[in-house]
Amino acid sequence: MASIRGSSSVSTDRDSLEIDRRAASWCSRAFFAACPVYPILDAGVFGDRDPGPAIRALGTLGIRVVQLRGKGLPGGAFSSWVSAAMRGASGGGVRVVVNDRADIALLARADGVHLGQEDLSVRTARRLLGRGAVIGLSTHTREELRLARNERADYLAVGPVFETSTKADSAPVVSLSGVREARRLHDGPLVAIGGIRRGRIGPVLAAGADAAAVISAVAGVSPGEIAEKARALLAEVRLRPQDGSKASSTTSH
Ligand code: TZP
Ligand code: MG
Repeated sequence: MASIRGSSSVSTDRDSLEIDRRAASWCSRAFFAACPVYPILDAGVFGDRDPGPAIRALGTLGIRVVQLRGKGLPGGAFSSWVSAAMRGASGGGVRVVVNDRADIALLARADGVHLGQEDLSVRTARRLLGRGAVIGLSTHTREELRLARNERADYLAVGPVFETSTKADSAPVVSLSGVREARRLHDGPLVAIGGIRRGRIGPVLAAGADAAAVISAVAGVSPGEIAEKARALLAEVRLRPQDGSKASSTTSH
């Protein structure tokens, strides 16, 4: 597994602290196509509970990557929560990406980090985590998306696609036309986010996203509840007509 997790050596030089010099080859459009539901587990919903069992339950459904988010949580508490998750999820085959905090991803030996526009740059996070880590980058406007294409992130996120109450400082919705435009501008892995729930995942993928990142649509108090919600989303994806129009749908609604 090309990951900073399980690395055997840490080398330092003037420019970089590289944990694993192999490229993070797992993050591709094909990776997301195999399972286009990307759950984000929020520490605020979990409270004291360990997310490890939920990650494992998601893995049994075929979920391949989850993100851990700790908005508003002090760094120490978020770091402990992520480390517990990594221990609990170990061996389950699900990649773990940490929201915002490259330092915590490094400490916990996670598979990568998802950066917002106000976080460390992709370049700096790469220096910290090494080439083996996956780095995702959020974009909310056409301009951010244009600039992000030069950032060498492994995947780009676009959103909010729909209204959401999950993100306090949420940017204006980009709607499905924003996803279509993002697909036109970016030919790498593209993750849509924001207000995606049952009934919406098909249109988001048809607009050109490779995956849908979801928070409230999978939020629950137990691994069983979280898995049940993810299962419902996955059922919708699997029922989706495979008509090949996914990436080529460029007409406006
Ligand atoms: N970035 C853009 S919208 C959003 C984030 C983190 C929140 C997504 O949460 P939900 O509950 O899936 O709408
Ligand atoms: Mg962020």
